[in-house]
Amino acid sequence: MAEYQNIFSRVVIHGPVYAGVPVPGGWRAGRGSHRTLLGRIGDTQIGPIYLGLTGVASLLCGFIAIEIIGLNMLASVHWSPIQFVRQLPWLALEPPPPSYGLRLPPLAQGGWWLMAGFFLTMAILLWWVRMYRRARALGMGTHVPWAFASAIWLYLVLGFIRPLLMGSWGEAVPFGIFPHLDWTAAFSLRYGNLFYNPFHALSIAFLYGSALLFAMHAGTILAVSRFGGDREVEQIVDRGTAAERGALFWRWTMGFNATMESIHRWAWWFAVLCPLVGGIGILLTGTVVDNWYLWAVKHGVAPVYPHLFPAVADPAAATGAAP
Ligand code: 07D
Ligand code: 07D
Repeated sequence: MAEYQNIFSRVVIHGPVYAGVPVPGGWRAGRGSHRTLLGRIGDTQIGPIYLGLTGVASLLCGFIAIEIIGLNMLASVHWSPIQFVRQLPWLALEPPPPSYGLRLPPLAQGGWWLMAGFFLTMAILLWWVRMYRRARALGMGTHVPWAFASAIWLYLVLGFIRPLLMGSWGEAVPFGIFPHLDWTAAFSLRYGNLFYNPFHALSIAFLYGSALLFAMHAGTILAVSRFGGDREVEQIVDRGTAAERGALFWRWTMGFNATMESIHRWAWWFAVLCPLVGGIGILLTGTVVDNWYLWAVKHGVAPVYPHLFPAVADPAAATGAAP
């Protein structure tokens, strides 16, 4: 019976905690235990977790980064814990003003931001190494770390590579929940509406495409889980399997179906391409293209606005203004 329970099952099988395959040269924390509630969303077993140099170093760097960000935010509300909690979504740790360029600013003028950014980046990169090494230790491919690398690419473009090319840390994103949204909106406005950036459009297509593929794939597998589709071996040799039904469903409705393998390649590439092309779009902004609307007009994508109002001077082009 237990073999053919699908996700609606209330049966939770309790067995001894499984420690996993032996880890050469590594160590694990905790013994692991079972939690019935976790069985509703996944495996009932929690732990043991792998502890390793890169993972511990990553957590330490992440802790330092969050500490710097949090204490700066707390200082900005005069060390009032109540105001800190009340205003948290609006609080920020801002990068240095543009006048500092790429120089080291005083702590209160973006120095803390630089330091927090350094530790956050270290935390993220070390976590990447941890993922890569765990995948290798299990004899797996490295698809997950490379997908993560794609997100890290966008993160590095936003906060490091583009500011370097623009010659100013002030170009980078502030830490803060709403402040980073303000930055995003201001960035789009400053560079003439990001909607006219074709890489932003591509990134959106892959974002929406990822959600669509995710829904199609998850829906298909859940729909055949009543036939054991989520655990079947017979699909390789048999007809009328859950896998074949899933495939036929799409061939009948759309004329084409992915395979059990290729659907995961579709999903991987859509997800990876979203931040990958996005990063290209951000990297080009301000470095190669200064105004995406004018760029679109030049390439016949956007119409020229009719001249309803007298001409205004572009303040960005004015000389002698304070930075
Ligand atoms: C669901 C996996 C779990 C991850 C979560 C995020 C933190 C930050 C730090 C208070 C899908 C954990 C959050 C650790 C806490 C402090 C200082 C992933 C899931 C739950 N954003 N963004 C959010 C980040 C950028 C934008 C939310 C990070 C760009 C818009 C969260 C980065 C631009 C909106 C968040 C980053 C941009 C958000 C939910 C880094 C353009 C929203 C994220 C490191 C891409 C949404 C209030 C989520 C929101 C939102 C985190 C970068 C735009 C706080 C860590 C600069 C338009 N962003 N973001 O669910 O509700 O992701 O904002 O690059 O509307 Mg953002
Ligand atoms: C941010 C990768 C970095 C994250 C990492 C994770 C931690 C901690 C902790 C779990 C998300 C680090 C993790 C630190 C984890 C715990 C506890 C990935 C990130 C490494 N846009 N827009 C995009 C749309 C507009 C703007 C992409 C839609 C306006 C800017 C996406 C719309 C303006 C940027 C997208 C819309 C504007 C973007 C992000 C609609 C604002 C970017 C893809 C319908 C007024 C970014 C090329 C992504 C980009 C980006 C969607 C509108 C600005 C597809 C749907 C016109 C400045 N926008 N946008 O994967 O790449 O992000 O642009 O209006 O930088 Mg946009």
